[in-house]
Amino acid sequence: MLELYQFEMSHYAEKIRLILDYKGLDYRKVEVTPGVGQIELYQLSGQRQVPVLKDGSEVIADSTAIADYLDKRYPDKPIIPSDPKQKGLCLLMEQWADESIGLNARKGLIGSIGSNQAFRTALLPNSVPDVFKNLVGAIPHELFGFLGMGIGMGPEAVKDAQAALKRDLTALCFILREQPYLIGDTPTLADFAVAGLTMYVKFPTGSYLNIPESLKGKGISGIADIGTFEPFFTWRDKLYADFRKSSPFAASVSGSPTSIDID
Ligand SMILES: N[C@@H](CCC(=O)N[C@@H](CS)C(=O)NCC(=O)O)C(=O)O
Repeated sequence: MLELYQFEMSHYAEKIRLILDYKGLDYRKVEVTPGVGQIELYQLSGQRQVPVLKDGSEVIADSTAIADYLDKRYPDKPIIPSDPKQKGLCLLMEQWADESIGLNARKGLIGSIGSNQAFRTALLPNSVPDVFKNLVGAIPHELFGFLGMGIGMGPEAVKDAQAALKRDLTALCFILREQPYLIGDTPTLADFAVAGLTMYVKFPTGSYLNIPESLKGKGISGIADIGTFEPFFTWRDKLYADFRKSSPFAASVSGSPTSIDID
């Protein structure tokens, strides 16, 4: 069976989970423990980031390479168009989603965590005792801003990221006014990349992800909580309803990578 080494909270992993579900491929999630689990991931794949797909003796790192592998190895329900113009547009949009939406969403989320106490406690795993959650909740948001600055994500960088995301979502709303999917009449890699990488912008509702209920429908303030981008999120909700499978039970996330059967 296919194995997906992942973080449940990874938006690049979500792109691959959407593709696996669309293609109807059964897979086992292997939740990687940040830090220690990434050492084992390095031994497996030669790098430390998720997602990594293991298919028998094949090990593929990077969501773009995984999507390409899956479409070649499992060609039913293709996600990369064969028409040259559509293919070019699809691959460009995937690249743009990975680089623009993916990176800006991460920065934007850090900004929202810093400024919203309830949000930052909700992001902690369920296994964290309430006493620690309360401590994290009590950290003043200035300190989060300071921590962000230390890793190159000061308030200006967060503001720029949120502005870029608004431009991205505006562009997507224009395209979706004209057609049901981003490249045309059928779903492609572009749709799954955009849907997956907007996970932090607004966490999907429903039972697709093993995340706290209090996070669902929430996201980057000034984007997730205003009506302007509703056409985009309505489109994404439909994509989830049509193609994403529900996650039947909670994943455990302690120790080294743990095999979790989801079929
Ligand atoms: N270009 C990569 C990006 C993957 C990525 O950024 N993964 C993050 C999680 S969302 C990660 O593994 N971070 C841990 C680290 O960098 O140590 C892809 O498309 O798969």
